[in-house]
Amino acid sequence: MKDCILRLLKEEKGRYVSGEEISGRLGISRTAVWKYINALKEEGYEIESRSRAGYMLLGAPDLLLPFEVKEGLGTRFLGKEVHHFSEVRSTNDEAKSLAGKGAGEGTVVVAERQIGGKGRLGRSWASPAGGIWVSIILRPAFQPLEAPKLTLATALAVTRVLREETHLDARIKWPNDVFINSKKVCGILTEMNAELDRIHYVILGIGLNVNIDIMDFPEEVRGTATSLMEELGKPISRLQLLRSILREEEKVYDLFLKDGFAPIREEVRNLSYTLGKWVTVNYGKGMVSGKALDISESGALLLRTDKGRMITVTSGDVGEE
Ligand code: BT5
Repeated sequence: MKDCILRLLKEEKGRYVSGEEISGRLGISRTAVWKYINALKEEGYEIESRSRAGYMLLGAPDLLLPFEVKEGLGTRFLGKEVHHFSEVRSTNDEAKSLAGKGAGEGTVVVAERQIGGKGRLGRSWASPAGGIWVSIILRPAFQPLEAPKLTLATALAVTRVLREETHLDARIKWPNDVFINSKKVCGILTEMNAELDRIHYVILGIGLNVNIDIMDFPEEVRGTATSLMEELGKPISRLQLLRSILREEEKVYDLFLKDGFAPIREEVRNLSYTLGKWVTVNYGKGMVSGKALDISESGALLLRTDKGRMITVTSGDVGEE
């Protein structure tokens, strides 16, 4: 009902709508209207109330509120359900708990700030206000082995959106980052709950540094991280970006389900930050250096060492030589 009132006030933006009209159009009491208006004000909506004239919407808060995210989203299933938190430990953990309770495919969890944001291998992810910290629940019918490819597909979705909307040279750093000007602007954490041959759910966690001042990052990442605001020299709409990312993620996921990894792999190679560089990879068995030659059909990184040996790396951290 709150969303209905908001929609109505948006439709009539610039004019007062009387409590009577709202109550008549929505079939609720005027006291209920008043209560919902107060709840909207508490969320940060600027609504002027004038006796006899009614209510007028003056402004919306710069928050990723479900109503705003869903408005005009136009996706088939992704983002039909959105959970929003001002502050949370980790959106991935929230998404996991929702998925465990049966939340449907495409459910989205978004937060303004995370106090326990996670990277891979228990590393921490700095998540101050101004970023997009979002997790998506998927329930793909394919084998668990396929899931790492979803990380690259998601990096592709984010990269496409950043290139389109900011015209910055965003590139995919294997296996889970998006880089701009040699710095990390986005990290992806894919978590999964599965049996040997069946996925129960996948959580795709995307952390995108949008309107963040470098000084708001902890000191240890200031030298390697960047944000869109730093690169563009001005802030950019997080809402519009988030909607575009959800749309693009759905497209890439549909493509994956329909045509497999091949078309995604092709585009990931073209937009790769890693390929062609001499890199050092820290992967389970130790360190290995070589030239990054290709991304395989299974999403692994192929390296050629200076002795000409070919190495296939399925996961790890890539550093530049
Ligand atoms: C990642 O891990 O890059 C995955 C990050 C995923 C974050 C999202 S936010 C929404 C969802 N909820 C979560 O709790 N997580 C996901 P990894 O490749 O392990 O990189 C982690 C490393 O990146 C850290 O050790 C730092 O060096 C660096 N780092 C931390 N915060 C950063 C930031 N905001 N921007 C750039 N680099 C950062």
